[in-house]
Formats: sequence, structure tokens, C-alpha cells
Amino acid sequence: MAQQEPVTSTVEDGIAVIRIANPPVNALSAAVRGGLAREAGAAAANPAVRAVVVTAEGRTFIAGADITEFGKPPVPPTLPEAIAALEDLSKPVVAAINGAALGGGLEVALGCHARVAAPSARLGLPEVKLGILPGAGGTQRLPRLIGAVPALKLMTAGDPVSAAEAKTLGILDEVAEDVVAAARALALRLADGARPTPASAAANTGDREAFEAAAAAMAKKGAENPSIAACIDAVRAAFDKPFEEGMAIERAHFLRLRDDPRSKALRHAFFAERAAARIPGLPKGTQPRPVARAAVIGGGTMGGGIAMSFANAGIPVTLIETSEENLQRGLERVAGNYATSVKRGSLTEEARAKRMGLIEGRVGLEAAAGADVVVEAVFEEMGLKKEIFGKLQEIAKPGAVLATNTSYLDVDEIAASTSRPGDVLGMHFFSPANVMKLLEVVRGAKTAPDALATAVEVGRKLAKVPVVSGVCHGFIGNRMLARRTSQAERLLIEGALPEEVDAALNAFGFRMGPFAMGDLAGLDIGWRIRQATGKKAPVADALVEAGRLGQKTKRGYYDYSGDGRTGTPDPEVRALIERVSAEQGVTRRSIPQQEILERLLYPMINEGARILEEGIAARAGDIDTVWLNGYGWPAGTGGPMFYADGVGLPGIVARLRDFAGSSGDDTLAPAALLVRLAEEGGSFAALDEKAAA
Ligand code: 3H9
Repeated sequence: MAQQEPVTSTVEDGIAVIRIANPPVNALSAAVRGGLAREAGAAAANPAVRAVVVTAEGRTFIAGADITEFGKPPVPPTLPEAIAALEDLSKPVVAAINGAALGGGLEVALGCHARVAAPSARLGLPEVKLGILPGAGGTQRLPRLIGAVPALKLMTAGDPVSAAEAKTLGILDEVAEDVVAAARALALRLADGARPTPASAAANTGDREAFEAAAAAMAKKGAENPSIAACIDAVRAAFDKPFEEGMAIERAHFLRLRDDPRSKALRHAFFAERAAARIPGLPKGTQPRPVARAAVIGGGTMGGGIAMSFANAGIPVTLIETSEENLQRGLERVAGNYATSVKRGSLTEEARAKRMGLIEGRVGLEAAAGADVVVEAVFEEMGLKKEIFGKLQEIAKPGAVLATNTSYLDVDEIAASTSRPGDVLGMHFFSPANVMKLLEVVRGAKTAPDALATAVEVGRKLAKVPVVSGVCHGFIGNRMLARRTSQAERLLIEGALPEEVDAALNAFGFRMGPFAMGDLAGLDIGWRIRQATGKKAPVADALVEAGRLGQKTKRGYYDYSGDGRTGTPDPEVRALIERVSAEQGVTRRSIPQQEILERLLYPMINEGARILEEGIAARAGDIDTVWLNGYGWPAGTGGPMFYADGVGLPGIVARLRDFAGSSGDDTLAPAALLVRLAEEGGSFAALDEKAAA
């Protein structure tokens, strides 16, 4: 297919308007960079042109460098060269920022001599989130333009700011509804006056001492993030090095970080998250059903958090309980959460009032009648869920999506309790539901395509990261977690201590290990599930039976008698574990950290491979997205399946065979898919690419 020229320009009334049209987000592909340099040259050569405006088509100005080009051989011109072509023009160049200007997009705007943005535009340097730093002059022009401290803050946080904030910071000259008209007017005024100072020659870097103090604080906070140190080093050059030298320092950091495995992992995560939103196997033209109102059944912690998610997205929601008393308790918890946010300054009083106004509390299931999507969030009890869905078939309006928030139960069995199984699916939120990004959307055998599309669309509206899962015990995330949990318990019996197991995962990058996590959540939860399913975990069971339920009883795997939150190793726990080992006839041994890590992670990866071969997940990237957004998997390693590719699948297969052989536990034997990929020299990434093509 012939590629349309993505950069064009028209000359009218002495002004050349350069327009970028490279859908979907006007990323700076080679063709766009080349086009910008070419049109800058044309404007320079055309005597009829007195000034230049740079703008773009669509909702975005420019979303930055084209990230898909990062792994490929470079095609000239580089982005710094294209930007220099604009900045070096002797005629004034004004950016007309019609939408998001991110990364290289903001850097293009900084290379222009002045900037006008639409009120809805957002501006930012999100490169650190991809494991790199601004690499097209952002670290040199922005500090010179607005001061080193605010510039460093913007690029180390990576979050965009509004046009109004950008104006206050001094990034923008004007904010205007009709950006192109305003930019034209400004360009003409500049053409009539003196040539404006380009950002590369501005002298607003500010106070060196204040910068060093801010930099030290940021370096401490972001100690494990190499992008932060690189940003600091590059911005520092804006104080004492000529612009060109600063650019060279920036470039060297950029190339080094871009080729680091960490950035590759973060880029993988970016694309995997977006791919997860594409539902495989939907008939062409499937449209989500309209959703104007939601209902949540169950006002507990989970239900309240889900209701908050709807209200936060501006969708009116009815929170339903069985009694006035339970309802009041649920509403009070929600109100309390919002009040805390206001107190912390993360929510305005106005927004709080608006959100609370969108949540209506009602007693009785009949109140679900007006909702387009109903989310059931009651206890994990099949009988109760079936009863509710049985009633909902009459109460809910025709076409309403009926979702269960179950984390383990069989969605098909729940669907079978209604006469409208096509409307039924799972929407598995993660606690706290108003905060956690992940949403597993569980597709039942009979779920209608448009119901599924609706749940994914609702997830996106709620600012969640939806991932579609098939029906199985625990879906994608909890099914894999169960493998880790059982290995963690086995490691204790074989010779490890809770603090050693947790330390192995902390060293890998998890904020919390399984035992610290268990203590936080409460050990009675797992115990109750084991009681109901007839499973055993000798150490965990013994702890619960000794009244050690975790932080809430000040004793669990750790002792919390200090501040109640910081656990310290407890000799009593050690004695208890050693007793269990003895009872099991196990001679305890010291287990190296690397072995602990492999024992925890490889069985999870193995389960991920099974999930993939059974079609429970459509892509390895979906599994990574689940773990990155719902379970605190360290982002810099890209998720379990991406990590597995990096380790090498043959090595993982060999280790799993060792584990299965020495333990006699068949579940540890490598999955057929894992063995096949290892033998063929394949990878999960290649498998996903093949599926996409
Ligand atoms: C950079 O600029 C480095 C420079 O400093 C130095 C260079 C030398 N490239 O998110 P969406 C695709 S680093 C390629 O669903 P939204 C995306 O994959 C860059 N593709 O839409 C998706 O494709 P598909 C710094 C990109 O409306 C489609 O566009 N910039 C890029 O929810 C739609 O995306 C960033 O980190 C890209 N840069 O959100 C910004 N961006 O349809 C990254 C998007 O096939 N982008 N795609 O799945 C974003 O944050 C969001 O995409 C944006 C739109 C807010 C722009």
C-alpha cells in the first residue's frame, strides 16, 4: 500500500503551515522526521514565506518518537537533526499544539521559537517510563527555557501537565482554542519584530545550588531507576556546558539506555498493554453496548472500591446491599476513602462531592433494574452467586451486562443459573479496586461477543487495564500465583525461612514477598479456601491454628509487635517451621537465593505456558500485562513470559525437570508448549508476533 506523505505544507499570507498527519498518534517515524527537515528547508528557500507554523492532524500533536523503530537500524535524519532544521531557520517558527505533545513531540515544540497550545492539550516527557530519557534536546532546551529544577521534575516524574500548567511553567506562550489561528497571528508578530531567542540559547537555567539539592533528593528516591540518574547528569550539563556538548551527553545516555534490557522490557509492557485491549475472535463490526449507568451488588471493601471506580469515571452507579445497616457501612467506607484523598490533597473537594453524588445506595436487588452493567461483588460462595444471577435475569434490563467479580469460581456455572448466559461474564477487579489497574475480563463459553466488548470498553473507561481470560480456576493471575504460593510453602519445609524467601523476591524487584503479602492480607483467607477445597499447607495451616493471622493479630509469618506494620523474624515461627519439617521427615538444608528465585518464578512461567496452550490467555503479552498491573511484577523485567524469553527457555525447561524429578511433583514438569518452544529455539515473543500476523 502506498504510504501517504505524512508531512505537508501550505503557504498562505506569508506563513508556511507544516502539517503532520501520521495516524494514529503522529509518532515521529523516519518519514515524519524527513518530512519536517524537508519542509523546514522549503520554507527557508521560499521568499514568500515570512514565518512558519508547525501543527498536526487529529487528537494528538505528536506522541513522541516512533517506539516501534527503536530496535531497528537507524534511518536519517535523527530527531535532533530534524528539530535543529526547524530551530535554525532564520524565520520565526511557532508550534501550534493541537493535542498531546509527548516526549519527542514536546521536543519538536521546544525546537520551535514559540508555542501555542489548545486548552485540552497535555504536555510531557514520559521517556523515563520507557526506561530512557528525552533524547532530542529535551534535557537541554527545557532547563534553559523554564529552569533546571522544574524541567528535571517534569522529566523524572514523566507525567504530562495540562496546557494551563505548561503556560504557568513558561513552556507555552499562549493557550488558545483555535491554535493554528493563534499561532499564525503570533508568527506574524514575531516576523515583524526581532528574531526570538531559541530555547537552546535561553538563559533561565536558574540557581545551581537549588538544582543540586533537588537532584540529590530525586536521585535518592529513584535510586533503582537508571533513567533518573541520566536525566540529572544531562540537565546538569545545561549549567556549565555549551548546548552542543550537552546534546552529546544526552545522546550518549539515550543510546545506552535505549539498548538496555530494562528499556526493552518497558517497551514490551507498553505494547503488550495495548495489544491486550484487542479481543481475538470477535466477529467483525462487534460494537460495545451503550453504558450510561452501573450497579454494584455488595457494599464490602471490594464492592465499594468498584463503585468508586465507576464514580471516578463519571458513570452513575447504584451500590446495592441487603440491609440498611450494611448499606450505611459500605457508603461510609466509600465516603471515608474519598475524605482521605481530599485530606492528602490528591482530590479536590469539588471532585469529591461530584463523585459521591454519582453513588446512590439502595437496599434490595430490584435497584439493579436501571443499570446497563451490573457487577456482583458478594462473598465467594457459588450458591449465593447463583441465587443472585437467577434473580437478576428477571430484574436486570434486557441487554444489561451481568458481571461477577469472582476471583476463582466457574463463570460458566454462574451463567447457567440464568436464562441469559450471553449477558454473563467475569469482571475481576483487584483490591483496592479504586486504585489497582488490572481488570481480568472473564469470557464464558456462552458470553455474547458484544457483552465481552462492553466489559473491555467499560474497563478502559474506568482507566483500568483490561485483559481477557478464559474460564479456569483462578483465571490468569491467581492460577499462576497458586503455583508460587505452593512453592513458597515447600521452600519453608525444605529449609528456607520466610525472610529468605521474601528477600529473594525483593532482590528481584517485587516490593513484597509472598509471606509479607500474606501477613498483610490475612492468613485466614487462604486457610478458609483450603478448608473448603480440602487442600493442605502444613506451615500456613499451623500458623493460623496458632492464632497467627498476620498483621491484624500482630503475628503471622513475622512478628508485628513493634509499630504493627514492620515485620521482624520470629523465633517461634522458625521453631514451628522446623517442627513441620521434622513431622514431614525432611532434613532441612540451606537453599541459595538463586534457587529460591527459580523455584518461585519458573513454576509460574510453566503455568503461564499452560494457560497459553489451553487458550485461557490469547497472548503471552496478556499474561505479562496481568502480572505487571495486578501483582506488582517488577516493570523493568517485562512480566513473567518476557522474562522467561530473556532467561532462555531451554534453561527453564531443564530446571523444571530437575524440580519435578527431585520433588516427585508432576505439576512441576514443563508444559508441552514450553518444551516445544525450547526445542524449536522459539520464544513467547515470537509466538505472539506470529499470532498477531
Ligand atoms: C521518545 O519520544 C524519545 C525521544 O525523547 C527521543 C528520540 C530520539 N510510537 O495508547 P493508545 C500506538 S519516546 C509508536 O492506545 P490513546 C499504540 O501502540 C516516546 N506507536 O491511544 C497504539 O497502537 P495500536 C515518548 C505508538 O489514545 C496506538 O498508537 N512518548 C506510540 O489511549 C494508539 O495508542 C510516549 O511515551 C509511539 N510513541 O493514548 C507516549 N504511541 O492501535 C506514548 C502510541 O496498534 N503514547 N502508539 O495498539 C501514549 O502515551 C499514548 O499512546 C497516547 C494516546 C497518550 C499518545
